[in-house]
Amino acid sequence: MKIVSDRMDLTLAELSPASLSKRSISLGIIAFALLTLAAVWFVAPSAPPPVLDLSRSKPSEKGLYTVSIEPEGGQVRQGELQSWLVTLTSKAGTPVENARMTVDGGMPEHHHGLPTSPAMTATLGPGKYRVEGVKFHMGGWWQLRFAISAAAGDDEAVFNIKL
Ligand SMILES: [Cu+2]
Repeated sequence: MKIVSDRMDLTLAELSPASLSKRSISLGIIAFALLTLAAVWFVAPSAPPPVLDLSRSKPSEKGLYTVSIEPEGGQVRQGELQSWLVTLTSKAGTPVENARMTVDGGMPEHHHGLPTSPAMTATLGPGKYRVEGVKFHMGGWWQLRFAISAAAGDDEAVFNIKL
């Protein structure tokens, strides 16, 4: 008799409103998880690579130059207008003179560019140039792209900067 009674309790408990609402919550969690996965899937193409190359010196895309950059003040500061120094050397390691360059960039994850229009303003030599007007107005992953034009040809280099 007691066993039957226990079974009745169990059955009633399974059908109780509390149990049903738990099931709805579970379904809600599953739906939320699926939506989150879908969101991650759509955002994924602009997500940063797992390991960002944060080097400040690298060969240009076509390998014509070695490009090295550094903030002129020695430190990158968020929200401040800063000058950057760009040093160009040839494949053989000699300074590249009489180069011209344009600079752009932005935040790949946010699909926006730079808040300013940096420009090369001085040739400091040997192979060293000043770019003024760089500003990172928010924290996160930024890219700076230098399009270089010199005797060896046109080439470019993209740098990752994390703030
Ligand atoms: Cu941003």
